[in-house]
Amino acid sequence: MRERTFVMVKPDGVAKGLTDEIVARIERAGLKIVSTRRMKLDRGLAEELYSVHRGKDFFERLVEHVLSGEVVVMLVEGENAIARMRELSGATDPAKATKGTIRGDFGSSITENVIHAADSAESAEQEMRIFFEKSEILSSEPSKQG
Ligand code: FUP
Repeated sequence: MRERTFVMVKPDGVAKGLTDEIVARIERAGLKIVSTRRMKLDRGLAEELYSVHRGKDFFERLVEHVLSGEVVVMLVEGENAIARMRELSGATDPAKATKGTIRGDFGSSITENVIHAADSAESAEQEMRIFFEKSEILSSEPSKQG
C-alpha cells in the first residue's frame, strides 16, 4: 500500500551531521521525501508531537531534547512507508537496535536516538497534520486528491 508518513531527524542527529546520510538511506530504500523543512520546534509543537507520552517519567526529558536544537521534519511517501521507516530507524533503544539501522548505527541513548518515525497510520496522519499543509499531506496521485 502506498502511504505517507512523518519522520523527524532529532536534534542529536542534526548536530552530528547525519541528515544527508538519513536522506540517502530513505531514498535508497525506494521511498520519496515529498516535503522537508529544517526548523526549531517550540514547546507547544514538541508537546503535541509527543502527546501520547504526556505524564510518563521520560516525557519532560524527551521534550527538552527535541527543543535543544534544530530538527529536520520530513513527509515520506512510498510502498508501506510507515513500516519501512520503522525498519530503517530500528529499535527505540539504540543499545538494542540492529546494526545497519539508523538508531543502531548512530544513536547514543534512548532519548538521543537520532530519528522519530510515526508508528501507525493514525500517528502518521496526526503528526503530518502538525507540521505540513493539507495539500502536502494528500497523496500525489490525482485520483485521490478529490
Ligand atoms: P519510538 O516510536 O521508537 O520512537 O518509541 P516510543 O514511542 O516508545 O518513544 C518515543 C520517544 O521517547 C523515543 F524517542 C524514545 C523516548 N523514550 C525515552 O526517552 N525514554 C524511555 O524510557 C522511552 C522512550
